[in-house]
Amino acid sequence: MKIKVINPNTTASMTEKIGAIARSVANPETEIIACNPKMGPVSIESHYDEALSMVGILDEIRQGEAEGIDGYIIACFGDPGLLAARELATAPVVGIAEAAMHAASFLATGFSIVTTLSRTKIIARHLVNNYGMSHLCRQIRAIDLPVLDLETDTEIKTIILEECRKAISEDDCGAIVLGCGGMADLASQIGNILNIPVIDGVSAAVKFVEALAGLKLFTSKTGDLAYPIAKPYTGMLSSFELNKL
Ligand code: 2AL
Repeated sequence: MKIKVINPNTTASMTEKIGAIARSVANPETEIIACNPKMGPVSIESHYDEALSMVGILDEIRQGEAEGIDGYIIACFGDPGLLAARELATAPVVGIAEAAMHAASFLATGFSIVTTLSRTKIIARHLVNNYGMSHLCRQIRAIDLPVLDLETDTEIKTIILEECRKAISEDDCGAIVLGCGGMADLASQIGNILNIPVIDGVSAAVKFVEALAGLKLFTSKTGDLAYPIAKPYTGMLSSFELNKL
């Protein structure tokens, strides 16, 4: 089975890290194709970044559908463009935030999220509400460092570990969800130190996509996730017209 893991930002080092973690948890017969869009923000930490990242994500999905991909992962914690991606794809599409929250819900009655910048907490809050996870999400915490610091800051693991310790002592949570694709490599190390489930959405999404595709399940084309209606697209987005795909 081929799973395309889309890092929605254009930072190649983060794409490599996400791909390596995905491969480390995938079944031996699963091929992980890690990619990032050719265009878009180098990191996603605002509504603006999210909105503009979606064009590149959808471009990767439409290419994947032509290439016979069996499932997709949107590897940014805002799950940008998730429903639009599902409209374009027949193969299952899973976002890392929804994957991590659902995994946490199987393991604990309450979880806290530890994310990057404080301003992105509202993005996580919207997702918690949309996914019906409000009763499980005890707290959304931020280390208040930008996403790209995850690539360079040598103290990052210690900083995230400290925030996770605070979550355990102050939030009454039984599990922690790491709120950024760039934290994928830290979950198992932090989980081992704290002896609590610490969930990386990339890893969880790989296992969920393997399960869905393995069950020969596909994205519903009945109702609102049917293929988008073909119509003219103008200007810079004219190549996104569906009859040109
Ligand atoms: C993210 C993420 O997962 N990747 C990215 O560029 N921005 N979201 C976040 N809250 O840090």
